[in-house]
Amino acid sequence: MVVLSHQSTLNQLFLIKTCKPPHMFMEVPEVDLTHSQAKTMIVKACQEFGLFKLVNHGVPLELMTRLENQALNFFMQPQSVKDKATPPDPYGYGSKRIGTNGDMGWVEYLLLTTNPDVISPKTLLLFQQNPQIFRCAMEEYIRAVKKVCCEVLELMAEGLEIGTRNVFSRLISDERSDSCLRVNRYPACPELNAEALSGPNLIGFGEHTDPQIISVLRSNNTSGLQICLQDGTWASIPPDHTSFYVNVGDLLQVMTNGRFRSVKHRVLADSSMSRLSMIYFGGPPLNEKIAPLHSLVSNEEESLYRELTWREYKNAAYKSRLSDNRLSLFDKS
Ligand code: GA4
Repeated sequence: MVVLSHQSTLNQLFLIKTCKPPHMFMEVPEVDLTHSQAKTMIVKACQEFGLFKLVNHGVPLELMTRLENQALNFFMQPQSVKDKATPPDPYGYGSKRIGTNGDMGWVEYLLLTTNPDVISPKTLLLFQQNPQIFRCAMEEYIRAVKKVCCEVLELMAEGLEIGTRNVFSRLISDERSDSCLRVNRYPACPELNAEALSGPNLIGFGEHTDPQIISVLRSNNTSGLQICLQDGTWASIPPDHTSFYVNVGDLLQVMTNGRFRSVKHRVLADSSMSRLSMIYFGGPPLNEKIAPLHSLVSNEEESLYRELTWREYKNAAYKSRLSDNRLSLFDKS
C-alpha cells in the first residue's frame, strides 16, 4: 500500500492506478540528425508514434548541463523567494497547479516565453531575482534548441515531399514566433512505496497533447515520461540526458492533415530520484493561420480540419483542462 505523507486530499489527487514498475519501451525510434536518411526516419516516427529520440544534434552537453544547474539553483531557493514569481501569468514560476483550470501535478516549474518582446511582469520579476548567468544560459540554450528544431522541421518537409522546405520552420524562425521554454522539476516522493509491484503511481504532469507545432525535450537521467501508443497503452520512455526527445504538437497534426500524430503523453514522479526536464515548445506567430497544407490534401473533401489562427487555438487551449481533446476544435464537422 502507498502511504503518502500528511495523507492530504491534495496528495491523493495525484495518485493513479497503474502497474509498476513500468517497463521501458525500447522501440522508440532513434534518429541521427546527421544521417542521410534522417528525413525518412523522422516521417515514419511521426506517423507511427508522434515522437522520436534525436541523437547527434550538435547541442553541447555542457550547455544543457549549465542551464540545468542554473534551474536547480533556482528551485533550491526558499519557497518564499520562488513564490514571488507565482502564480504564472502563464509565464513565471508555478508549483503543483498546472494552468488555471484545476489541473494539479507533483511538479514545480518555470515557464518562459522565448520572445523578448513579450516579457510578462512575472518573468521580469524572475529575471530581477536571478543572476545574469541564469538568463544567459537560458538564452544560449534557446538559440541552440531553436536551430535544431528548425533543422528537424525542414527534414520533415523534405520527407513529406512538400516543395517548400521551410514551410514549417519559417513559423519558428519568424521573430514573432510564439514559442516558450518550460523547466519542470518533479521532486522525488519517498513516501511512495517503491517496492510494491502494483499500486498507485504519482502523477507529475497529467496526460495531454502539446498545442504548439513541435516540442523538443531534454531531461536528466530520471525516467517518468510516458507516451500513449496507438493501441491506448502507456509506454515509458527511457531517459537519456545527452539526447532530445522530439514530439509532434497539435498544429503539426493539423498542418499534415492527420499524417503526423500529436502524441498524448504524461509524466510520473519517482520515489527516489527527482526528474528535471527542459522543453522547448515551438509555436507560430499568434496571427498565423493554421490549416492542412494544400500539398497534403488532394481535394477539399479530404481536409480533416478547418482553419484557425494560433491566437484562437491558443486562447481556447488555455481555457481547457489538460486532458481535454483540444484538436476537436479544428474538426470540420
Ligand atoms: C501543455 C504544453 C505546455 O506545457 C503548455 C501548457 C499550458 C500551461 O501549463 O499553462 C497548458 C497545457 C500546455 C495545455 C492546456 C492548458 C494550457 C495547461 C493547461 C491546462 C505551456 C502549453 O502551451 O499548453
